[in-house]
Amino acid sequence: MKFALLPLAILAQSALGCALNAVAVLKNDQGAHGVATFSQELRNGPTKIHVEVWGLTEGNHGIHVHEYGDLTQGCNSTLAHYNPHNVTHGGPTDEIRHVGDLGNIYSPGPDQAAVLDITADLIQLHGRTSVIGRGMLIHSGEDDLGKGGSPLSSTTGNAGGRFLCAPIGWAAPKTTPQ
Ligand SMILES: [Cu+2]
Ligand SMILES: [Zn+2]
Repeated sequence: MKFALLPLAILAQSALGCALNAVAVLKNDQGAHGVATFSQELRNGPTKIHVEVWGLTEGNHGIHVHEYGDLTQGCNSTLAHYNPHNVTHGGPTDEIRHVGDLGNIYSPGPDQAAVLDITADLIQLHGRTSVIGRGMLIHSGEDDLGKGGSPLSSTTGNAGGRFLCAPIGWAAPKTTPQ
């Protein structure tokens, strides 16, 4: 009995031990700032994302993972939404959507924290489609989730200007949300 349980215990331990963590520290010249943390327990499992941001105007703001963590041209050099499967833009619960589509973050006003907690099943920290090294981005306007009927709806959700961005980097396990 003892011998039969031992491999199970080791398996359970290694499954827990492979949690990966990432973080993006957001900041811009207009004084907006915040942090996005990512934690994924299991390869191919969901990733928990927690975002807290100050300095956003009241209302919804599109939030995405963009292709690159490159800020040489500010948020513009993060290029498009991260879309390794080459599909159209959508909302975070739509079947057809970019990997980077996280929908909107609601801000009660610039002096208050805008908070988003989302469990994203397409966002990976493990493996080939990992978002580590890519760009976290928050827009000036609302993401129409692909349903706005404008030419930009199917690519960007017509979410307006690029307001806040940062590369997503590896984080130590202690920065795991909650
Ligand atoms: Cu975006
Ligand atoms: Zn998108």
